[in-house]
Formats: sequence, structure tokens, C-alpha cells
Amino acid sequence: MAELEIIGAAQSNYVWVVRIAAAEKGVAYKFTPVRPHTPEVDAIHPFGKIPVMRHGDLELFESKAICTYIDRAFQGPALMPADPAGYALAEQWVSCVNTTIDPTCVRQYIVGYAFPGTPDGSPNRRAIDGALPNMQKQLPVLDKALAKTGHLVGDKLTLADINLFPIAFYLQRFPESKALMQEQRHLTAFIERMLARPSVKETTPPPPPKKA
Ligand SMILES: N[C@@H](CCC(=O)N[C@@H](CS)C(=O)NCC(=O)O)C(=O)O
Repeated sequence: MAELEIIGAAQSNYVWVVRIAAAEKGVAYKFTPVRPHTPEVDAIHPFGKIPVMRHGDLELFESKAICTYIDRAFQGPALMPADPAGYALAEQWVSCVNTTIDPTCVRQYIVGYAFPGTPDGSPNRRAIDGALPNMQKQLPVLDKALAKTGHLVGDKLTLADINLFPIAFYLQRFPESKALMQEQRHLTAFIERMLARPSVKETTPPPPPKKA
């Protein structure tokens, strides 16, 4: 059988999701760590975003589609619940994180620090401060959803948890979000449990270089 190839920078939250999913399934893959809008990515993604995937003749973009393929094409523990309600709830949390949490917490807040686009490279305070009111509403929702079992759906790991984890992890790195996260005890306990999983340990990106 052809080797699976996962393409995209290890630091991307969505690339990390796909790599954790593959590791949870026990699927070996070739990892090609390249940034968005590079030739390897543009060959597959019409808008140059990461992750993208290749398996034999199949080329895919969109992390959820890639995870679905990995889940269904390979043996290993199921990443989605088998029952219709559980399946739909996992879909619900993946959609919610991708369409509501990621735009605020990653694209606006974290990008405001990591890729500020300001003339002097200083944090983009307009983006950061603009995200905070929404983050103050969103993070307690996630905390509450994790309170009962420690998972977003049912009582075991699903793609919903995997999809949330990298964002939650990165939020602990920046000052306002770190303070907000300290108030979310179920969410922070979730991060600690995820960090203990071999799938996360073997895919965790290196920390960013310290600024001089
Ligand atoms: N919905 C996409 C989002 C992918 C995405 O936004 N990836 C980011 C990196 S985390 C990216 O490639 N950004 C570059 C760009 O938007 O031009 C997915 O789930 O794969």
C-alpha cells in the first residue's frame, strides 16, 4: 500500500491535529514540514493552506477531511463515535472549534502575537484586544463542555478532543490567554491529560526560538 504523506508546518494547529489523529490510529506516515503557499502545498490546496495530504492517487486538503480519511481508511481505534448522536456531537464540536474558536483565538489573538504584521513587529494590539471579549465568552463554554467526563463527547477520546487540543495548548503561551486559561480548570486538566498521550508527545512541535 502507498505511504501516507502529511504536508505542512509542525507548528500549525491544524497540521498538529492531523498528526495526532494519525498517531492515535497507529498509522505510519511521511511528514513533509513546509509552510503554507510553498510548491508542495500549492500542488494540492487551491488556496495554499496547510495541512494537505497525499495517499497514492488521493490528494486532500482541509484537516477534518484528512482526519476522516485517516480514520476510515486505516485500522486502529475509531476517532469518531459509532452511534449517530455521538457522531453528530463530535461533528458539532469540530465545526464549533473550526468556525468560532479558531477564528478568534488563533487567527485573531495568537496571530496578533506570532505574525503581527505591524511595521516594527510588535504585537498587534488592535487584533489582540479585539479578540479578548469573545475569548472571555468562548473559553468557559469549552471548560463547561469538558467538566463532566474530561472529553467533549462521551467518555473517551474523539476527534473533537484532538481538534481542540492544539489551540488550547497554544493559548497557554500568551499573557492574556494564559490568565484566562488559568480560570478554566477542566480545560487545563484536559491539556495535561492530552500532553501525556504518546500521540501528542511524539508530534509536539519544538518551542519557538527565544527572541534576542
Ligand atoms: N479549514 C482549514 C484551515 C487551514 C488553515 O487555515 N491553515 C493555516 C495554518 S494553521 C494556513 O495555512 N494559513 C495560511 C493562509 O491562510 O494563507 C483546515 O482545517 O485545514
